[in-house]
Amino acid sequence: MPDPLPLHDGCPQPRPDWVPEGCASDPAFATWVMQGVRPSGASTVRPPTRRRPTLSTEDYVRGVLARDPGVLGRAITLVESNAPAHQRQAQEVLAALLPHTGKARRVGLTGIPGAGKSTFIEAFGLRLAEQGRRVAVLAIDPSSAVTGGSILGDKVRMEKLCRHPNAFIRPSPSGGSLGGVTRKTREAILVCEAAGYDVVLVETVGVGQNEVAVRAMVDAFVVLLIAGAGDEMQGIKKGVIELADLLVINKADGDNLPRCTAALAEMKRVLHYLRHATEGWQTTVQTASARTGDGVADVWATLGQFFTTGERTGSTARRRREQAVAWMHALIEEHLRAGFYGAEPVQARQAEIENAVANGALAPMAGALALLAAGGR
Ligand SMILES: Nc1nc2c(ncn2[C@@H]2O[C@H](COP(=O)(O)OP(=O)(O)O)[C@@H](O)[C@H]2O)c(=O)[nH]1
Ligand SMILES: [Mg+2]
Repeated sequence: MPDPLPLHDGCPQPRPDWVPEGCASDPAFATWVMQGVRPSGASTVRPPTRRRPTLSTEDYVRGVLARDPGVLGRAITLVESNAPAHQRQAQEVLAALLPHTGKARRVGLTGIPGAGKSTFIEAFGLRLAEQGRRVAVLAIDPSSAVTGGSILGDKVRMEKLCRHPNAFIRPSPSGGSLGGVTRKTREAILVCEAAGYDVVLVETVGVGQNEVAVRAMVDAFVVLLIAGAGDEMQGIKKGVIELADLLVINKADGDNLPRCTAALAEMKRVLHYLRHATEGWQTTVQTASARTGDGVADVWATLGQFFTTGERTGSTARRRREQAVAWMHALIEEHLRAGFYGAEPVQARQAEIENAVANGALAPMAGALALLAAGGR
């Protein structure tokens, strides 16, 4: 029970503070302070502000394997965390999930901003989800960290897919280095696989190096192109096309259709001269429109052929083995680099040696040896 309210002038009913002394029984002051009504049995103790209970490693593992979407989301948040304690737990969770991973089709999808990636994924993902497949979408969008706008746009463009029980959509953490995003996305793929997703789509904005990073973590790579945007701009010269197993000339609808048909013929010709991304697979090109739905099913059909071929030739399994080994080396390099540049004696001498190299007082090789020596190497 709360403390009883102070009585006023000995009056059995308390009066408000502003009632002058000695006027408690004056009928001119008609206000009384009444005891508040409390439902019987209600606690007088204020409940603590609700915090989600922390999950144990076992809770994470059990929840992910039970396909609990809430736990899946939290497991990915754990994997994405940069806090050392979280990273330790994340590695425990991943180690326990590892035997349950590897069964999904891992598909990367890239294209310049505005190529129609999100709209395409909505149409494509919904198709798969409605066929009973479980689809996870991991979207890496470095621009969203700055503008915040594209995530909002994606929510609108993937509205139906967002709500479909067979789909799980997760934007990448904003900011952070490409290396950080790469680690998090790789690990998020594994968590999604353990949660029983059959298809994991990794969407990335084609702005440069992140296509290469995504290519190194997926089985199949799809590049969305739009007719008339300028080949150079879309990465033909940057070699993005050479990363692709499947090129899709998107927005092939309405007035744009003739241009897309022309682009299709042109691209078929170009493909003869390019190196193919996957051994034993001839990179294909086709048109599609997420707006009309034309060609969307064909993209899945082509991917089906790609995976069938990959099983027959063993190229998918081989690529995964190579990816795992390359990733291990990338992690070692990252660890060594961080350890070296983070060491106090290296930090103490780095600026001075850099200046000497910049001024020409020291050759780059001599500078490298001096800094390595400072770091005890
Ligand atoms: N005509 C047409 N427009 C499309 C199609 N797909 C996307 N768009 C439009 O292109 C713009 C960019 O689409 P969005 O999916 O956000 O592209 P993203 O930046 O690659 O994710 C939006 O205005 C879409 O409405 C399509 O198949 N046909
Ligand atoms: Mg988008």
